[in-house]
Amino acid sequence: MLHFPHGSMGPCQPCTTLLEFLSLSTQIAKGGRLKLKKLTRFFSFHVLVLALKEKIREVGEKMLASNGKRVDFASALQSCEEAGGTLATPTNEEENKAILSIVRQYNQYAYLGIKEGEISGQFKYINGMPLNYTNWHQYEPNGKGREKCVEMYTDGSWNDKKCNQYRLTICEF
Ligand SMILES: [Ca+2]
Repeated sequence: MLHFPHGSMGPCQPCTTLLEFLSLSTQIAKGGRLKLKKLTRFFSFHVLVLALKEKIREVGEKMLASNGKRVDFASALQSCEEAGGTLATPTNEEENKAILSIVRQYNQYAYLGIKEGEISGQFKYINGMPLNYTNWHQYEPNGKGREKCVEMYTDGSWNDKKCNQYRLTICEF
């Protein structure tokens, strides 16, 4: 979870990393000469929320965001972790719909935080826990151990896919 400062003026390290992830720092800085660290120190909580509002979706306890970039699975996961989150992982229909809305916004398939385990056809969350919700496309997963990552199609259904494809990065926080 992100933690914004309760006061309006405090330094906000998680905000900084998220702003950098979203490439918002340069957009905000365009209006002035202040560097990002100064901006996050002096910008009010409300200004940050306004800047992030169109880039972030809330679903339950989670916040979802994309940087709009298409990279392989390992790079997508790394950029989410560097921003203080992990890859978006739908654990119920509501979360799946929220992730789908970002997939549709960018019109790009996205990697999910799900990988195939040692046993072929057995997919798990990237923290190793078994899946408690799935939304496989018809006849998927069909990789038989050769497609260890999972992508979301633009209809919200899932496909097992090789991990070296370039897919949209969507993170959860
Ligand atoms: Ca497949």
